[in-house]
Amino acid sequence: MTKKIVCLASVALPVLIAMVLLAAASSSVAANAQPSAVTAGVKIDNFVFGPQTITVPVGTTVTWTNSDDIPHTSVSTEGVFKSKVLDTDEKFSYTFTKAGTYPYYCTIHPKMTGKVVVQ
Ligand SMILES: [Cu+2]
Repeated sequence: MTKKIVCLASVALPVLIAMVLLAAASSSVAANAQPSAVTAGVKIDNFVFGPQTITVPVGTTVTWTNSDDIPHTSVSTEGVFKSKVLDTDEKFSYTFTKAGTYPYYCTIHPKMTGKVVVQ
């Protein structure tokens, strides 16, 4: 009787270890297949995009937040992206999938400019 229990345990343990290893391996594969989302933020405040130039890796989602008490937009000079009019505390996000330099401005106040450098 005792022998049988020991025998079961000796089978169950390697199976358990194998399951744990398998779970660890599959979760790391999933992490590789879907790289964790990269995010960056630009804050609009007092008629300024801050930081004015932001440098991010390819695949980054940049979120503009209007922290000003007047509406602003974030519109790509080259037509790559275009926010709606952002009221106070409203946000706009765009994911940059290609390397390059992306100048943008506020269509309501064209002197407000910024740049996203994707590398
Ligand atoms: Cu503006």
